[in-house]
Amino acid sequence: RAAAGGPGRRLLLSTPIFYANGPPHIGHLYSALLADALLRHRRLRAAGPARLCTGTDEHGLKIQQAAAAAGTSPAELCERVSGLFRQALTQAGVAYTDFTRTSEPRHRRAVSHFWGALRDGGVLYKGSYEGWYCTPEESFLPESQLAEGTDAQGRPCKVSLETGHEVHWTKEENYMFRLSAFRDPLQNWLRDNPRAIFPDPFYQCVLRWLDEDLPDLSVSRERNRLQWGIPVPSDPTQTIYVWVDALVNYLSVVGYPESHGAWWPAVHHVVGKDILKFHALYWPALLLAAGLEPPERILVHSHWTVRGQKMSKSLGNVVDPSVCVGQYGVDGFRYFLLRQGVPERDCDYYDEKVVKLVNSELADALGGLMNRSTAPSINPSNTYPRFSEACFPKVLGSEEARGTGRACVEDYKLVAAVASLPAQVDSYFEGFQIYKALECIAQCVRQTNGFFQRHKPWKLDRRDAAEQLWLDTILHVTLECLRVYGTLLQPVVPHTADKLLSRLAVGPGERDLSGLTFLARYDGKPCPFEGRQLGPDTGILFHRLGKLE
Ligand code: ME8
Repeated sequence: RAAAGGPGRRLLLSTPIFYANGPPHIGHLYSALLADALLRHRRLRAAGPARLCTGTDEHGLKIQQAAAAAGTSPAELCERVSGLFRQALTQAGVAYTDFTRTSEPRHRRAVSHFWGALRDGGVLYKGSYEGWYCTPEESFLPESQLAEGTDAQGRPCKVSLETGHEVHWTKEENYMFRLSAFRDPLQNWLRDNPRAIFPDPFYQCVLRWLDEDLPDLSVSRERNRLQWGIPVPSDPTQTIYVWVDALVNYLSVVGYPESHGAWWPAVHHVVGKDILKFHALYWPALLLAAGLEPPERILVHSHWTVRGQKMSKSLGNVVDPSVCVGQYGVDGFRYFLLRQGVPERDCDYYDEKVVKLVNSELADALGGLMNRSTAPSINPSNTYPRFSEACFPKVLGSEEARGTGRACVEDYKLVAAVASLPAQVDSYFEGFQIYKALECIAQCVRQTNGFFQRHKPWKLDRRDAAEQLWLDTILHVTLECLRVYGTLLQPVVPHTADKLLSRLAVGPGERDLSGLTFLARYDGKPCPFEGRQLGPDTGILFHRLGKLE
């Protein structure tokens, strides 16, 4: 395997596969957008071949019951909902390369094979199992995770402490997986890979789980209770547990059991915090048991609430991503979710917040800067202006120093901030802190607006040679900043970034992060953009969003 982060290294990024029991909401889209932005960022760094896999989780009691309630067959329900997910992802610009449906034959084959590997590894045994089962979570829950609640008719019943869903006492013969035997291997894996689970609070949480009880896991259901699933090979009275089935999608997509070796285990899973246990305990243990390595990284995010409340069908506050994309545009909505979503903690969604953020940062700050610095009144020749070293001489040493030209201390601070921005953004993407990368960019955009405002280039007179040099230098610096922002923003707002870069005449081959330069002339090097004809004026970069009713 090539060294981590080295050139030419392959990487498989994944989103969770979404339950096909209901339509997509913004939480699902958030999972997918995080993975999409990571993929796009990686491609711009030309870091090696990458894939982004997603799909729908179509088996299990939950789907079987949802179909029965909707008066349709599970297959029809899945077909329809899977289509909705594809549509929502495509509409939001999620550039997935693979979409797995767990009902597909290639996936069923991979799951059957995986089961065989577990059986051959001697980690399965048949046992009588009884406990409280929560169908919406598709899990047996221990007493410590239960609370007293009420059912749909208001009668007292036991519910899941975490989700409030009713649980049912269930007793059946199941195949069990010897999870309890994997405490040491899991602890060793985490000790040797302190970056395996990001951000760190989730890593710590998994370590704590490993100090607690680690009971064996029931990995099949009786066929008479669950028909909608993959049968246990050589025991048709049992159906494979939907979580084992679903997790194997990450292998079936890369051709398990024949050709997964080209990708596995260079895998980064993006998951919500509610499914961390499945990905950080069960999945690595199952992989080890089947003779495979655990995934390289698990990137965990928290949840979106809506006006302070949990999103739920019963509250009627589920936010439909296609409505949002219609209202705020693909880029507006992507920007909002990725800029405001903080993986470590839950974030609250409401419409006014989207309008305010997108208007202030995309429309006013970034769009305004582009429009003002490329306006025909200020740049009549529509060319990438020239930089004058006399106006903006290089100063070495402290940021506090000022040159002998017309640039002031604040201007040197701006140049230093933008020069270090690409590396900073890279490291934030690497650390799964996309929101911080966007915060830094927004901060630099504000500084650049300050620079423009401070020097009032519209007041300079082109007929005076000295004034013209300074005017062009101000514009050159501003366009250089904009070019860096446009390049760095591509993974998050691809359309807006394209519009900005096209306006600045940045060609398709000049948009990579690996070759990104900034203000080469300040460093005494040639600037390939200087003097170039700018792209056509295609109007406002990002239209302000209107007031909400
Ligand atoms: O869990 N905010 O599927 P799913 C943010 N099929 N993210 C949220 C969210 C919210 N309010 N609600 C859900 C499943 N999510 C399984 C996965 S993978 C082998 C199987 C996220 O459709 C959730 O955390 O219930 C998860 O990452 C994703 O949406 C899919 O949830």
